[in-house]
Amino acid sequence: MNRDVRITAIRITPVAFRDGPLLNAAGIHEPWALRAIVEVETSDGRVGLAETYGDAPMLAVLEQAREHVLGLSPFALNTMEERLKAAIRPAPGAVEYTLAPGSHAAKNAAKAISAFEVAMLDLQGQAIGAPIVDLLGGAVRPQVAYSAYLFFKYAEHHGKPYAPDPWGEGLSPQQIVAQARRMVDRYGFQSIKLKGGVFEPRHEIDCIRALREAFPKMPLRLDPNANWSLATSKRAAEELDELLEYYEDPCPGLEGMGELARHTRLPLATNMVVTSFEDFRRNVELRGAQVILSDHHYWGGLRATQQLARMCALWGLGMSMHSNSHLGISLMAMTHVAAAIPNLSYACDTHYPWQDEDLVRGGRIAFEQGAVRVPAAPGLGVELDRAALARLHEQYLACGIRNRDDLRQMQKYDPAFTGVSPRF
Ligand code: GKR
Ligand code: MG
Repeated sequence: MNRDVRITAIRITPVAFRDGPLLNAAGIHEPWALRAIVEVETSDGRVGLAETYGDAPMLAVLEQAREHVLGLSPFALNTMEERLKAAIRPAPGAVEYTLAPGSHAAKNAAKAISAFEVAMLDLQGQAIGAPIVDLLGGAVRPQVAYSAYLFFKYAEHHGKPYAPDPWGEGLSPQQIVAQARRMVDRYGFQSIKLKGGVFEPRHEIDCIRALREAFPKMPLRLDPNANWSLATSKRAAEELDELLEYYEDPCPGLEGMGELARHTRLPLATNMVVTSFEDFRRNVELRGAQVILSDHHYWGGLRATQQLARMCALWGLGMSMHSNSHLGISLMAMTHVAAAIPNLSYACDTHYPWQDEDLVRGGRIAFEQGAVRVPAAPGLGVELDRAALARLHEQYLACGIRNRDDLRQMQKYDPAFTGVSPRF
């Protein structure tokens, strides 16, 4: 690439895609999930891609970033970062963590940096004919393992007739085992995570027991999204000790996790209490979470995720990856960075099997024995299917959802639901 090449255009397209009635601590998923597709175009006619949150506050942040990225060389990642850190300030009183990270305003700069970094790395890779993983130091594994991510779920969405999804109801231990069986048979996953924090802990532990019986060798995880009190989390740990590979965010707060860590043999994992390097330092002092779940979308990109991985290696912490509802561009970015992290100690989370749509050319990305092969094609290794992008954008315009709101959606089923947490 000629060194005079510059970024000349940025397109941000919000999209909506079908999502299942998946239950969590905050409520239930709406029928449509939102993402934003970022296209960064250069003076030599290349287009770099990224995918990020598509909630209204995130779209505003991406718009705010636009003028600071236009005119840069696609290699000027450090300048892009410095500019966006200076220009994008956390909103006052920003919430540190929500289940809808598009409105995770404390991370606005990091989220924008991440989106533009991925698109610029895609451009760099295309220019030199190398996959992004090579720009990150090269692959230490040829494929990246993901885990089966189970959810309690209703059979259908509330309200006007939405076509029921093929997964059916997932409430009882038998139904959760059937859901796991379907995921494992279809995608070959070799570890299982259950999203908890929905029902009484007794029921969720019974589901984990049923999974243990059905899959005696499979590593299992349970994630109540901080919806269990410290006392409940300690009690549950006595039973879960022998069942889980890690215990993810059972109770709220760094202090809570630090206290819990003194009462269980289980490694505690988190994507809720360690979401910045300040949190990381405090967590090390408190000896709380021993497994950090990274997410390049809010940690500030692929290189920041590598930095986080190095910190985990330095402090002897395990490392894995968190996800939200996403499409194939995000899955590819996750796969490139995960392939470049030597100390990735667990299979990564992905919501991808819950989606049946995508907008990458050639259709949905395949899992082989639960893993995604690291692409060898230049850059991210995926291109946009423009007809699919237009279709998913039309869905965005028509669906009326502009901010993820699992609480409001749950109140359609149960007007008395408060979403107050911890509930158990
Ligand atoms: O999609 O319902 C969901 C998840 O609960 C998501 O919002 C969480 O951010 O997957 C996430 C987690 O591991 O905490
Ligand atoms: Mg989690």
